[in-house]
Amino acid sequence: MQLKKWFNLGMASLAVSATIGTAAFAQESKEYSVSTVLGDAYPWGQMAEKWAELVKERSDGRITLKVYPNAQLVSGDQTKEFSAMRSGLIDMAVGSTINWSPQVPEVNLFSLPFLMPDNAAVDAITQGEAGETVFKAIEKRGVIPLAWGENGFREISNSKQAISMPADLKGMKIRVVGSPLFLDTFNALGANPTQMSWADAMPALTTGAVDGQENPLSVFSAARAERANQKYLSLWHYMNDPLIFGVSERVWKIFNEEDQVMLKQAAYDAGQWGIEKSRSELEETLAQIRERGVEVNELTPEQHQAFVDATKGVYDKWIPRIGKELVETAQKAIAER
Ligand code: X2X
Repeated sequence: MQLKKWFNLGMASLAVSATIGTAAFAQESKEYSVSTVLGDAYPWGQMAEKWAELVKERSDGRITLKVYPNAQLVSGDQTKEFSAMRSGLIDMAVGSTINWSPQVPEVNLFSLPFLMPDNAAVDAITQGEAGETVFKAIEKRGVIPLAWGENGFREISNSKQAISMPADLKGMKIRVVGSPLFLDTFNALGANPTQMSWADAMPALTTGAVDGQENPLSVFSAARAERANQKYLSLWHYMNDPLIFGVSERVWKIFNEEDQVMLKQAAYDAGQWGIEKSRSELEETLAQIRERGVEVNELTPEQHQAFVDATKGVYDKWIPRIGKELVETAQKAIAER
């Protein structure tokens, strides 16, 4: 009797621990959605895939990140990605500061025209105090930022003529992303900016509904923008578009500390891998674009200054929205880079 009782108890506790084990496993082996705008033909999508690969490997398959490109989880409306992460529609994202800027005013810092002249300037922001402030602002709004990635310096292309002075942009219809700062920049330059999602951009360029667009060289090249009438490409490096690996706060809390550390480290590694890869491929990408018959021009220091002068008003309007202290911290870090 005693023995039987002991045996029953033993079986019961075994059953309980098996249930707990299964529950814990079921919870941790869940699949999580990762939103991106661009797929794996682009460095952006490749960074997200790399993150998924590293997480799978380092969690021994317990944690699966499934990448959904083309902003499909928000029906292509890329500026809704951040809100969708907050509301529970999306678990994670490798997102652009541009697309998150309607919900996080501080990330407009990166869209201030001609703020960052080179890669070292980008790194001075993201790796310093300004970057920390931006991450805190994102976290305050319900998304845990884990690491930086990069979409790259955005260059301008069009179907009409080389752009080397603001006057060359006069009246030109330029597709811009759905972030209000871009309208101000292009209006200040005398252009005629039109906001539309990436999904609509290529068709609009192909039909001639718009004349030009601005995107990093990797995007121009992989999208074969020259087939969409983009015959002129002007390297004005007017802004850099960092990417951020982020997790909805609600989802972040599901993971134990060990997995949180692993997810963050994997995001960092994928981001670094992607940043190095896109920066080192840039020259080759530019050579390919030239080979396809695109006319490429660069700005002289005087021409560059004309663009800087023409867009000063954008700073006056946006510094109070971004935060004076944050902009000054970033400018100081750039000056001391
Ligand atoms: O829409 C764009 O231009 C893109 C793909 O670069 C972004 O999502 C910011």
